[in-house]
Amino acid sequence: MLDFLKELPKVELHAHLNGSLSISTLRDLGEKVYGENTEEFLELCARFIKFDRNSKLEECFEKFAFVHELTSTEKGLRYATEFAIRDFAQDNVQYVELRTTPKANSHYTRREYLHYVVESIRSAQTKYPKIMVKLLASINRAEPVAVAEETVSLALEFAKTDGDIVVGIDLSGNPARGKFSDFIPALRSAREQGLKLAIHCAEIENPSEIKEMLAFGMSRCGHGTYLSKDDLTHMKRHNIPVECCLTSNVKSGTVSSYEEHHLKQLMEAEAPKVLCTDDSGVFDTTLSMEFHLATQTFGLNRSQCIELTKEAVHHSFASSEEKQKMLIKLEEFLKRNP
Ligand code: 6MZ
Repeated sequence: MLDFLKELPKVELHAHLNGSLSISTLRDLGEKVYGENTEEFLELCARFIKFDRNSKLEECFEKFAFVHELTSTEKGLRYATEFAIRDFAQDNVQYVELRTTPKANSHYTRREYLHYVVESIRSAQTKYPKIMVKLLASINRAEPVAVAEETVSLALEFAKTDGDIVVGIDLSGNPARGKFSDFIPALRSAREQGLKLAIHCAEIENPSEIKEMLAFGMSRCGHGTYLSKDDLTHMKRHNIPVECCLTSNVKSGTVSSYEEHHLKQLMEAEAPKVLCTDDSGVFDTTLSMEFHLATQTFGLNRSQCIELTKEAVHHSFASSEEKQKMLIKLEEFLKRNP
């Protein structure tokens, strides 16, 4: 089964760029940024050992700060983007929607951040032509609303010149921080001007916020762990898929075990869903492994895995032509693996 899943031309819809760098990729990156055997590189290697993986959601956000150090220069960011795409391509992901929070520091502005990522996606596309890549600009809810407004206006600007890559906005960040309603005007303006919205919703228990988010609406829902039965009915009625990230949810402690994962309720309710990695680097997983976990835990068979992939094609922010291409790849795979 794992071989079949590794070969399957998969579709990844929820992948944070800086969370998608595995330990070995971070080493590759460290080497590029600091050079091999430099003091900085050796110090970095020593810190990797302390980079323990099984912690709670709050602690995950501290780990991102560690990765962010490595991507805080133009060179680091460009390589990180390329390596993340390389790693998804190696797992036979045929389409990935990366999402990342434009950042500003002494090396780049938020506009430059997006520019480097987009350029790096373009060059990675020539190096790894089998994978199609799109980008969502993330709003970090822990940051001020003014930053969210800037992110939306930059995403709109890039959508004009690089609309084949920049397709939407993601709302993410520590769900215990920030107030959703503060971000509504920026999100509404993005939607009204044609950007798709993927929103981290119900990652933690917060019934009033979940209500606000569902009333506002979204194209896709990140995590959806604490959605009630009625909420699931709503998702089904409005055809909003839940981006299920099994390993992320269990390792960060928002779901108590794989068996308890809400993928089960979503399948029983025949509600829309997609399987995703979230942060394949931080949680040490791949999309093939996420599918494998679903087959092991919930007894999904091969054709259910194909159906889930088709569902992901359908809910992707790709054009109809691009979706058609993905389905053809799936058909070809099925002919080779009847
Ligand atoms: C909410 C998350 C997340 O943007 O620097 N991020 N936000 N819930 C999660 N579940 C574990 N995983 C990642 O990628 C890292 C950033 O993505 C968001 C956080 O804001 C994190 O800092 P970028 O590429």
